[in-house]
Amino acid sequence: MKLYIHPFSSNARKARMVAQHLGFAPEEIVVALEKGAQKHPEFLAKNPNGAVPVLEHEGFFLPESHAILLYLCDLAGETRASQEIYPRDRKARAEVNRWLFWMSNHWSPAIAGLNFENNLKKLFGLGDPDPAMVARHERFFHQFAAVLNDELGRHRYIAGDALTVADYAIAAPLMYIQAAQLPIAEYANLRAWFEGIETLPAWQSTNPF
Ligand SMILES: N[C@@H](CCC(=O)N[C@@H](CS)C(=O)NCC(=O)O)C(=O)O
Repeated sequence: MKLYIHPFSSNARKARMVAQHLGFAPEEIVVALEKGAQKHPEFLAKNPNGAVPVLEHEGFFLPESHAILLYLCDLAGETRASQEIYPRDRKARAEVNRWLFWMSNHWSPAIAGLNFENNLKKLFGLGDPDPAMVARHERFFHQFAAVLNDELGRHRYIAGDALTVADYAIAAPLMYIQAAQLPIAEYANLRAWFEGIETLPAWQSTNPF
């Protein structure tokens, strides 16, 4: 099994964390995003979107981080670890799926906007943050952080009292809390949950900082 990654990719980090949680040790192949390697025809053949992560398993190439997480859980099949982080019960599983979709549609774009303005622009010499864009993405961030914070007031993890793939997925972009200046101060439940995630072996062993 191979996993095409970049150490600073939060999407790749999700896949790396879940692989590790389930006891897989894929060969990690770093795609040099900073050199544009993701746009080379050889890589585009693996993922036409030109992005990491991509999982390679038995000749099958799978892009999209959440699809990879669920493939790994299916592959781990009957193991306890797999059934815990992706429950079999229909409603419990639907709850995890709900948060994965929420992550893609709401959480990730809100964080990506602030990461671009407050972090990536500086790194890539693209000028100063645009205050109007920062304000716009902060509004989105607050909207969704409040939803997550309320949810985390009801149980220990995002989809209930047990850690699931939704926690790994939603925590991953918080690796940029400082660099992207994510305004999380007022969300006590969110901060407490994230402090717990930061202690997990899978989080710690994939930390590029
Ligand atoms: N929806 C995709 C997004 C993947 C993605 O945007 N990956 C970023 C790194 S976090 C990337 O490879 N960007 C390279 C580029 O856009 O050129 C997923 O969940 O895997």
